[in-house]
Amino acid sequence: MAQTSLQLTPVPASAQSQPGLFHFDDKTVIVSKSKKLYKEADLFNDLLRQFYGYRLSLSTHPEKLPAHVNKIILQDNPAIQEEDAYELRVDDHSIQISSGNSAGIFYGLQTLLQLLPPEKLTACDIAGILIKDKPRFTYRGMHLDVARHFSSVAFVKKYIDYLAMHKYNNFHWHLTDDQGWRIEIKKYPLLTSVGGCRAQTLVGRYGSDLYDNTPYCGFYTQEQIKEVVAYATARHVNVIPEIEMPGHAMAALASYPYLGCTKGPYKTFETWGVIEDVFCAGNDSTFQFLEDVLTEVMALFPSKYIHIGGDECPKERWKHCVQCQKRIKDNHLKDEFALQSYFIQRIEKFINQKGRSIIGWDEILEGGLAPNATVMSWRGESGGIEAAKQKHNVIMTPGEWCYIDHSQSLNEDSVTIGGYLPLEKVYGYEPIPASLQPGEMHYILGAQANLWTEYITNPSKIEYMIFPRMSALSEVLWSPKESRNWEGFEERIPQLMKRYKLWGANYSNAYYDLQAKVVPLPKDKIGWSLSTKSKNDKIIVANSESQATATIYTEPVEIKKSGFWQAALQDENKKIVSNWVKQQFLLNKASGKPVVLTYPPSAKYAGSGGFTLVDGVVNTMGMSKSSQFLGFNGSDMEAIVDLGADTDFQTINLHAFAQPDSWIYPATEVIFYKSEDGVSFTQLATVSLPDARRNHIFQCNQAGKARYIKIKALAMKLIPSGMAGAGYRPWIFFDEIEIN
Ligand code: TNX
Repeated sequence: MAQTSLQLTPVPASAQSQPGLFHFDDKTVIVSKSKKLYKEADLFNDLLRQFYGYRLSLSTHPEKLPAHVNKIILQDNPAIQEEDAYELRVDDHSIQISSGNSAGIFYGLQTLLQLLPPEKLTACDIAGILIKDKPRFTYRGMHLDVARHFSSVAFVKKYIDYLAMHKYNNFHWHLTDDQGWRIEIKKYPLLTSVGGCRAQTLVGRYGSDLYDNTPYCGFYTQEQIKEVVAYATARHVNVIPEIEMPGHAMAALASYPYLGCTKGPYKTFETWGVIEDVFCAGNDSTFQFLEDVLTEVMALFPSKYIHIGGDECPKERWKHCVQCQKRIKDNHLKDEFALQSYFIQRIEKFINQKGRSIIGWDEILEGGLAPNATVMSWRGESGGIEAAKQKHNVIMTPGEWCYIDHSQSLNEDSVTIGGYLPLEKVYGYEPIPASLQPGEMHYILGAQANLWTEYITNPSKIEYMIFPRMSALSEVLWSPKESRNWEGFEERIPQLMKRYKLWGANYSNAYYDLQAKVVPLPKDKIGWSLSTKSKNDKIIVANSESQATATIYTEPVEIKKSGFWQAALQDENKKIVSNWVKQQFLLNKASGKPVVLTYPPSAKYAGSGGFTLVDGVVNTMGMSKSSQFLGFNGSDMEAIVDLGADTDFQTINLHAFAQPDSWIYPATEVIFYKSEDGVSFTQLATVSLPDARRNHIFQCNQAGKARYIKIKALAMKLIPSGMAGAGYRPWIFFDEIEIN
């Protein structure tokens, strides 16, 4: 069977058809004169056996092989100098893979593996081709959090295989966090015996306050760590350990309470979020501890980079800690942010002395960047941009494009952390921010997808979250920008999915999902728009609880009154092949009317702008449906609704959401106004709900008549001391304006 179109992911830098057809089967022989390339051939054989059930024999003496034997020739080619670059040529009787470095040969063999069929066949024909390939970025990373939920050594190796097959070269191993310390440290055995366990774990979504009452433990011995590092190194994957500091340290504090400012007692954390107890920056014993830990870590990991975390470190404890305040004074530091910078710089110095470099999350910019640090930009692109402008190396991993713990489907059937990151968005990510000057671009080493595992408890779910999104990102990182195109990638999706099956991997089908969207229609009407990428299925839709009443969907349905709608995909045999997507609408006098927002919402929670506030959808699902909210960070919210004509009203409701642990607070005050002309407004009422949690409503009961309604919601300027996120700007969240 000859492969018709080229089905390689990531797409190579260049590929040209050639005459010839190579017959590949179990008689094919791998030939290499260089012993060192044997290792690469062996790794290829391991995968070949795993997927197709056979290995190829190896020969150092091609001249002794009979002429009719088809060969895969691996050769050193000093002319191909660039790291990871290779050439692959398929002729009638030979496949030649050449490179100046063994990583290049390894990648050539990974490409060859993708030229084989996506089903378990023992033979195939490969059409003649000449591939000249090399990566766009030197840093191509995937992250895995094993602290929130643990992954076995066997699965971590599989994960590394997935990386290598996609030509990723860095595995960021998040080994410590509040919920667990997962790496054996000989000098501090309690880190794993105490910090490696938590008494129980939150059940369901954040804020449920339900726990499973089951201890959860796990850690890697140093022997296992060495085994994983060796496994990865052989596959040209560098392993970057992350030891979190000064925040996300509860598991360490639970093990050794002297490391915290209050001295405890502490326990390994049982739910998620950002915690005020952090490493004490005032005590030298904290630094002694961290240096000891890092010494053992550096002995295990040859990586040039050591990740020291640095993110989400509340400054509350330091503010009230005598030792920390003394440190601030003695070192003439400006404030607690400068103390965080002192902390990171002191650790950096230690790591630099051992010939290594630190990576930190973008919070390490606060209070001044450590001199040689590489910044991992996760809170958007801005940290990366700023670091590059300061001439620091950067790894981009902005949440909006790279957080694959976020949902890839809007009809999510399992609990995720929230957010929405569909495949197309990952594929469209451009790691070099548009605002960088040409001379600054080279500081962007590459990018990385992060997989945080609060809601990911098992390998099958990990695979579901990474596939196909990590395939998409591999192309962003490896392929030339010019040859990247979504339609080309889309054509390869069916075959990619076959390949995941061949690998025995789970994956998400969300690409074919039924997509439902509430959209504005002309004349201030609201519509429900449905679509799917599936070529074979039809969409059916019902305006009732009864699915039997569903009819074929043709165009956005107009929502004329409050009520319940649902839709699903139906195949050629009229069998339902998707979940039912359900939507409740609550229409009122504001629904669909034009809304002007005085301040822009945060780009992360921008919904469909003002329309989101009048789309007839009141979200009761909290952050799992964050696309239905507008979120503002550090600004007030002001919305003006134009009812089109003078309108009587009895009540005005502003539906809002709060979750203080996530720094989302209720507005301190909501002021309601009316106006005839949209220029001069008279106040109707002021409402506040200081202790509101989750979904809550600011209600104005002042009846009246007006064309324009203005609602102004005031946010706290900064989160006050003693509250989660103290010192930072709060979030405020709204989902609907209801005028009755
Ligand atoms: C933020 S990303 C975190 C993690 C969470 C993640 C969930 C980063 C540096 N910190 O601790 O797991 O959000 O998406």
